[in-house]
Amino acid sequence: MASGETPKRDISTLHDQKLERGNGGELHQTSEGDIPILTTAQGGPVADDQNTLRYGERGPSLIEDFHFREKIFHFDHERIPERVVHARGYGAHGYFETYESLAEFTRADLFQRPGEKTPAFVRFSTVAGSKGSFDLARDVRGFAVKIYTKEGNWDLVGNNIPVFFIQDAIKFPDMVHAVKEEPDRAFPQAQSAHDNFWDFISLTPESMHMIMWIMSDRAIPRSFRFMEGFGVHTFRLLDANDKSTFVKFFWKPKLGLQSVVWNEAVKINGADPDFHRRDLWDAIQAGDFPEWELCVQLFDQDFADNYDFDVLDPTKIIPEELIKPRPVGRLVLDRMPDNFFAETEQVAFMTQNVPPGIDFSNDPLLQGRNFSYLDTQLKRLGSTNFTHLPINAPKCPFHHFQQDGHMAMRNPTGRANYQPNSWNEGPREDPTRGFRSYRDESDGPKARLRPESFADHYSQARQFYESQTATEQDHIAMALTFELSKVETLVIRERMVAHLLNINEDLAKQVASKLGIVEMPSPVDAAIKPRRDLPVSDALSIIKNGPNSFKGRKVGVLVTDGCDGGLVKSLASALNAEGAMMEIVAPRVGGVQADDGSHIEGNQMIDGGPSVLYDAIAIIVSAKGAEQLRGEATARDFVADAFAHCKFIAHVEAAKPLLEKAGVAPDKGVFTLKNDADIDNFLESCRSLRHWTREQNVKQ
Ligand code: HDE
Repeated sequence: MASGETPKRDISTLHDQKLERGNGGELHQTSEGDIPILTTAQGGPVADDQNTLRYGERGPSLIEDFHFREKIFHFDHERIPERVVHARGYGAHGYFETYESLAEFTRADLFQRPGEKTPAFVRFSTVAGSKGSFDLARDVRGFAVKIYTKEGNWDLVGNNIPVFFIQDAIKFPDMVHAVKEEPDRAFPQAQSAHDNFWDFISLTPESMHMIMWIMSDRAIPRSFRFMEGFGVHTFRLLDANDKSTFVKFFWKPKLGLQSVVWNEAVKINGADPDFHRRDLWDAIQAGDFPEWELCVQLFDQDFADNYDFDVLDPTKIIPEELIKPRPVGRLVLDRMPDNFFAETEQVAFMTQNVPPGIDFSNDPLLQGRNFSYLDTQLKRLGSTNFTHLPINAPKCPFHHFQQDGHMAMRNPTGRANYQPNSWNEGPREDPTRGFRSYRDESDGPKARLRPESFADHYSQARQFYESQTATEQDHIAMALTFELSKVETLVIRERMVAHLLNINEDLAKQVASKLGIVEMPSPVDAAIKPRRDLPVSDALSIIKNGPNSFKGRKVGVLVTDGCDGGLVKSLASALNAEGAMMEIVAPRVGGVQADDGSHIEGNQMIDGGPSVLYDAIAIIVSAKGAEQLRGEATARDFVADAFAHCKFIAHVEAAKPLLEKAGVAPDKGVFTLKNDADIDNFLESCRSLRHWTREQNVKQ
């Protein structure tokens, strides 16, 4: 190495090198010259990375060992504080593509030119659990999008649910404390099913609409790819003349909506706690890039003044039937981060990141968030220079006079670090192109006020419940029952039933009866009498909006030695044509030998591949194989769970003894496979995703 030249420290190549360790643990290079030398962070070459410096073979270690001290020092500081909420998340890169010019409504640069692509990064998350918690918690999912526009970063920091628990940001710490693990015992982790949460909720009537959503299947999505995203708040679009149009943002998944059932979620958390991250990783690695359409609901002041609810109230929606969301572009995720920590963990989303042409409304939750997100980045990333990290830096040119501070990576040059200056150096404001706020005129007393127009807490909760299919209503009742069954304090359960009475009496009665509440409480005294006349909104149901496609879904195929190899191949090609995936589940690692002598490679061993990991299953076994599997609990569970979770099941005739043993009572969701036509029928049904009519017979 020439003197002064920095030794190569590309960590990725270090992973790949073949290192040989001698008996004594010494490190050798396999070949000379072409492998980079291990160095300290200061660049000094290291001779021995296996033994600390010490006196004598069995003597004390020496503080003088700077390499050891630096290595351990850095390791000790590897963790940064996890996010106080949304700690568990997973991100991907992609782009946003504009469909048409929205110049009529906004001067935001990214909405001007049809077909233009703007780089984006997305982080999905759960809210309550810590970084190492499981993916299928019953929870809201964060859907945070950073779009690196030519006029600065736009962060649309949304959720997969269009409303929120509270109406004012000042309540957020209480709400989050209540849902997180209880502070004396430090459990339960990533679960809302405990006294503190339901205590807070039962004392907070404004949360009732949100409660309907998180008790629905929206809170247990099948995958990030199959969920919607919402900006939640009302924002403003401003055109070139600063004329304002109100806007609500939606992300609509191209593959449609899909959720799992609760019993399945609980089992997935054990079988694969990383179920959602793995799903996104697999899809992107396979080139099956997830996609969402950005849609906007646009409305003016006149609509806002006359609408039944306050558009500044984040516990309310504007039904899609009232204002149809208009597609304005698409988001495609096509690349995983190179390094999880550098990108997904360090990405800093901030609601206050809006480009010129997009502005805030006075939603008190949004206003509070605009303070919180900057503050939290300093805490987590430890320096005001967090925008110097590549994932957070704008991708457009930027110039300002901010300087110094911890870990400053981009340092200004030249004399002028202020303005105005006489040196004719440095950037200047631009009143035409720069960000201008909407000229909102406010007057009124300085006071801690909640508007009267925020007072109706039950009408839209009722509308949500009544817009669901019977299956989905059932799931809401079961979720409420489950959650409240974990609440030990009777009065909290009763208080919740008293709220439910204001939403839907049948729902309240069902939950009360399952909780063993004999004497019904009186309904909570509502600030505003709940309305019963809001029309059903089909857009609120997942099942009513099924994709009628099996694309992007996965079938688990249980095989044994001697199975019909031809049938397995036909199923594989039919699934491939559908854009769906297949995984082979075998009794042992290494796969099986089919009846035609061919080898079928196994993706999972039956113990590691329960049916909860798949959208549908096929059982292609030999008679002997079925006989053996009958005696194995994991194989019986594979079938029984798929049946109980209303999945479509295809099987060969020989599999019948296993199905019987697993308690399957054949119905229209169970198919006997003999030939290609049977495979087609099976796949045709799979497009409706689940055989819900079975649910009444197998009540979870
Ligand atoms: Fe957040 N929220 N939030 N939030 N939020 C954070 O910022 C906060 C709210 C949302 O993947 C924090 O960087 C307040 C609504 C997402 O990195 C913090 C209030 C919605 C993410 C914070 C809310 C969200 C966060 C924690 C009430 C949906 C994850 C770590 C006024 C529209 C972003 C961080 C990511 C993260 C504050 C309410 C979405 C503490 C004060 C409503 C998706 O700043």
